[in-house]
Amino acid sequence: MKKLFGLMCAVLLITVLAACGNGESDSSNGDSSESASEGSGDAKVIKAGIGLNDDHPQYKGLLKFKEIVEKETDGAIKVETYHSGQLGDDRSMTEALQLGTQEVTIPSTAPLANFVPEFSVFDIPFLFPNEEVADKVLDGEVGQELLGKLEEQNLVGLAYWENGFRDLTNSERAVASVEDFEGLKIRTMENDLHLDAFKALGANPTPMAFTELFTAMQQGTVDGQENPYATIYLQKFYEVQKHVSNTHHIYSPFVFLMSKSFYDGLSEDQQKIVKDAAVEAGKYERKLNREANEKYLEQLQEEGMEYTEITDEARQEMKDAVAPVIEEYKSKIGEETVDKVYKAIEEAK
Ligand code: TK8
Repeated sequence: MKKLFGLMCAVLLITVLAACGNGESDSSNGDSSESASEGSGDAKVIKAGIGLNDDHPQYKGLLKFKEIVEKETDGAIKVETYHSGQLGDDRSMTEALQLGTQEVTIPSTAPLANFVPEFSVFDIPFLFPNEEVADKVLDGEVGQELLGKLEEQNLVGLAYWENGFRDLTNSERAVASVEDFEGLKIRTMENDLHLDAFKALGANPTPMAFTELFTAMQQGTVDGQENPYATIYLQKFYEVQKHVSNTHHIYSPFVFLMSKSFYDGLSEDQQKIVKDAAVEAGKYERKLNREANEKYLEQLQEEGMEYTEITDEARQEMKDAVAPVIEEYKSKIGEETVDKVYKAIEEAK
């Protein structure tokens, strides 16, 4: 009887110790069964979520941010990374930052314009001639000024990353010029300028969160979408899209956002660390993204997509078709902001 009692106590003790765990938890990708904050003692935890998957340069940039922050703060700040819309879509994750229930997300400027309308300036079709000019303008005075406007929305813009030049895909027909857009049901980001620009091209646009896009294309709810080649390839859009054209109609920046309530709770040193980490990881992400966009058009064709080259004449036709929309949005965005950006572009060339 005594032996049995002793055995039961031993089993009970082992069970209790196992339940307490060793206090360690993998906060690396947020997939840990327990939240890292339980396992990390008094470390501050950044929950960082994006919509793209873990193959995309944006996620590799986020891992670089995590590496720098955890090293530079000696573990005082831990970063949990979530991809593929695990925490929501761009708009809902940005709202979560405003509420303080999430600490980092990295949306495109297009959905961000729903929070600070001036960001639509970067969604003016054919605005940036190339990535180098985009970098100079975004990292320069006017780009940084716009980041400052986020604070009134309880958001802190720490850096610009790169989504890239957007290209059209669809399942219906080859698109070589403006008339080929006629009637195509194109998904756009949730941004009025994008919507009106595609209407001006003759398409039938539908604003939609990125997290719903693949299913919408699979079910034929939309005929097509527009994104950089890296996204088209890495999100496997070639499985549900037949045609791709190098429209290059918009250069889309990402904005590395942090919740202002979280940022304000950091020490000055920690604020500098997260800011510098976002900038450094952004430069790394831009490099990876450009390498990716270079090689993925060829791989899209290897996966069976039919590529159509947009000639200079056809692109000029597209510019002419959207010119009235750009004129209309100058006042909506703010003439001063638009003029500053155009001036900065001329200086950066
Ligand atoms: C991913 C999106 C995506 C964007 C879009 O969350 O919505 O098409 O280009 O990169 O931000």
